[in-house]
Amino acid sequence: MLSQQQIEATVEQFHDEGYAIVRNFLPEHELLELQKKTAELREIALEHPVTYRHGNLTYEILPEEHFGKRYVIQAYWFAWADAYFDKFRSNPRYLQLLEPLIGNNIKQVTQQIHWKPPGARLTGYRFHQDLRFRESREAYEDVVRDTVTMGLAIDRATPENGCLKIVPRSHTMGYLGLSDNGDGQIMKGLTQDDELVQVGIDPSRVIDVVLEPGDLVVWGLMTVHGSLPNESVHERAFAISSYVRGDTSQRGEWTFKDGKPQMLGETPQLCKNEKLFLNLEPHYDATKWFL
Ligand SMILES: O=C(O)CCC(=O)C(=O)O
Ligand SMILES: [Fe+2]
Repeated sequence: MLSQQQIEATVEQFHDEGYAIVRNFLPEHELLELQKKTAELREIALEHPVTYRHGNLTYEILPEEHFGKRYVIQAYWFAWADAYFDKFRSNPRYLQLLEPLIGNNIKQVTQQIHWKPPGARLTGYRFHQDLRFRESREAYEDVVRDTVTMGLAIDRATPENGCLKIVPRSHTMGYLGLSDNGDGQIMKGLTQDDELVQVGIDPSRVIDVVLEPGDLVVWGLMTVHGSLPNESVHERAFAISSYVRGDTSQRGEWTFKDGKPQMLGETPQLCKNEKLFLNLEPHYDATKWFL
């Protein structure tokens, strides 16, 4: 488990700088299991020719027709596909960091794995603040105050394979509207330096979040971040979990009640994607957003 000192340093850095890094968050044996389960999930996702949805569960596919090969770049809410990932949501190490920040009644609003397969062109994320992805503001008392997002390195993350990039202290700048222009597609196009300059960010402030497998990075809804495509031959799988204070949020799946781990219920809850309840049945989505 994390030491009291690690927890305090993380909370302090998160408040001061809008992000924090926790080295060796996951012990070796848990990391090996996570890597094995992630590889299995990837194979399950790759059985689908185009993007597949079932409730909150999504496998985002870049189809062979347009990319020369089938790639999976994201999975959402795979807790519905594998009980291992349902249990992983409430890993006690997550609670150690969440409790001092948002208490011990916690819901999870996003569960994502982002793969950046070598050779897939579209694996970068334009710079943004995650607040743009919280559609229903009235569903939360104060979504910025009550959200904490955790990114766990499944593979090593480096500048070459498209590691996360963060602007320290950008969480104090207010909402900047980065990447809200165009069609708002976060994975199409790259952020140019002048877009950062226009909102008052000196591009030299951007840092690379270099992580070893098992390291964790914590950030908030107002922290400016993005990443480049993977230009290397190495995989980059990254597990992102966004948690909210349970008693002030009407979105998300319960994860801890009074600090006790919760499993998914019978039916999915509204989480991030407000369009979920339009079609809860399994279906393919062949929208060509990437063209
Ligand atoms: O996976 C990444 O590199 C960044 C993803 C991200 O920022 C997001 O999903 O909001
Ligand atoms: Fe983001």
